[in-house]
Amino acid sequence: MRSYSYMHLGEDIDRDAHVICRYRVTTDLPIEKAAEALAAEQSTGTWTGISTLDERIFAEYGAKIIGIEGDNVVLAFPEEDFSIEVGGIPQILSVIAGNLFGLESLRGVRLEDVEFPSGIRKKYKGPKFGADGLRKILNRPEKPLVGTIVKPKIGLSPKDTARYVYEAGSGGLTNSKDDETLVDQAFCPIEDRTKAVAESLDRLSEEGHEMVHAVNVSTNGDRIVQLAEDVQSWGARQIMVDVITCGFAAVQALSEDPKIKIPVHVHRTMHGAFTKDPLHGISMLPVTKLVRMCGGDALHIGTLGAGKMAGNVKGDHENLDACLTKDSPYRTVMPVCSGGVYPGMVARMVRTSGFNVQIQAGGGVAGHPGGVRKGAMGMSQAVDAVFEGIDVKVYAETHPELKEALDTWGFK
Ligand code: RUB
Ligand code: CA
Repeated sequence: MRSYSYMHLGEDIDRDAHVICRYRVTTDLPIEKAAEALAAEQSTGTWTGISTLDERIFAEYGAKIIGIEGDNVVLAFPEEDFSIEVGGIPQILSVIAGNLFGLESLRGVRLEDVEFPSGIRKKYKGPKFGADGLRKILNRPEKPLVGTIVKPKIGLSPKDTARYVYEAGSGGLTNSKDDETLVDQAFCPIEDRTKAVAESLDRLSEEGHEMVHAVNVSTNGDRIVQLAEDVQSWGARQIMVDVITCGFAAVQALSEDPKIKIPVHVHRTMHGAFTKDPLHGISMLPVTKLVRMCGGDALHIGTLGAGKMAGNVKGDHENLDACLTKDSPYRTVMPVCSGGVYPGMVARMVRTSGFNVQIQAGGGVAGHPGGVRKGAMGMSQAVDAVFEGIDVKVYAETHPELKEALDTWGFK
C-alpha cells in the first residue's frame, strides 16, 4: 500500500482555491508528524494506510501542510473538499474543526484562524443590514450605540420588561435585548413580551427617540424561522439568536429568510467552552468570520480587556477587526462589547475600539442606585463624553447620573 505525505512546505499553492486554516498544536510527537495526522484525519486519510486511496484522490482532495512555525500548523484544504450548497457551514466545520479535537496523538489543538477562497465566500450573502443598516434604523450615524440587557435575565413579566425598555430608551439607550436564557417561559411569554416591548418602542419613537430591542428567538431548527417571522409580525424591530447553541445555519436561515426584514443580533453564549483554553478548542476569530458570512448584523466580541469576562484582549481586537474590515465581500457587522460593563469603563473601551461599536450593560444599567432610567442616562452620558472627547470624570461633574454611577462602581 502506498503511503502519502501531506507535506507541501515551500510549494506555491493557489490560496484562492483552498480553505486555509491555522492550528496551534500541543503534542509529544515531532510537529511534522502531528501535522500529518491532522491533515490526514481531516481529508483523505485515517490512522492507517488504506487500499482505497489512490494517487488521484490524494492529489485532488488531500489537505496540504503549507506552513509549520513553532507550534502553529497551517493547512490548506482544497475547495473541492467542501459541499457548500447542501452541507453549508455544518459540513465546513466538520472538515476544519471536526474529529481533530479528539486525536489521541495531540495533547491540544486550537483552530486559530480560517480564510475562505472567493469561490466559497460568494456563496454567502453576509449581513442584510450590518453596522451601517443598524445605524440607519437608529438614526445614529456616528456615535457608539449604547444598550442594555434587560435584567434580571429571567423573572420579569412582559409588562415589566416593556417598562424596563421604555425607561432605558428614555435614558438615551439605542438598544436593548433579551438575555440569552429567556425565550418563551411561562412568566414571560414571547408573544406578550414582544407586543408589550413594541408599544414601548413605538412610544419612544413618538417622543423622537429610535430604539431597537432584540427578541431572543433561539429555539429548535425546525421552528426558528417561523418564530422569528411571528416575532416580527408582533412588532419586533430586531431578533436575537445564540449562534453556538442554535448553530451558524440558524443565523444564516434567519438572515436569508426573505420575509424577515429586521436585523439579527448574534449572542455567543457557550463560546467559552471552546474559546477560553489557549491550547485547545476554537478561537473566537473563526466564529466571527463565519457569523459575518452567515449574515449576523451584530455580534458579541468581548469587552476588549475591560469587563467581567475580560479574557483575551488580543482576541477581542481580532474579532473587532473581523467585524469591521472592508477587506470582505460582506457588509460590516456591528461589534458588541458586553459583559460586566459599567459607565466607568466606557472610555477605556472606546479608546481602543473606536466609535463603530455597540456598548451594552445589564447590571451597569439596572444596578444604578437611581433605577433603570438613571442607569441608562449614566451609560449614555459616558458614551457622549467619550464621543465629544471630554474626560468622563469631568463630564460627571455636570451630569449627576454619570457621577452616581462612577461613585457606585468606580472608574477603570
Ligand atoms: C451581560 C450579559 C451578556 C454577556 C455575554 O450582562 O448579559 O450576556 O455580556 O458576554 P451584564 P459575551 O452587563 O450584567 O454583565 O458577549 O462577551 O459573551
Ligand atoms: Ca447575558
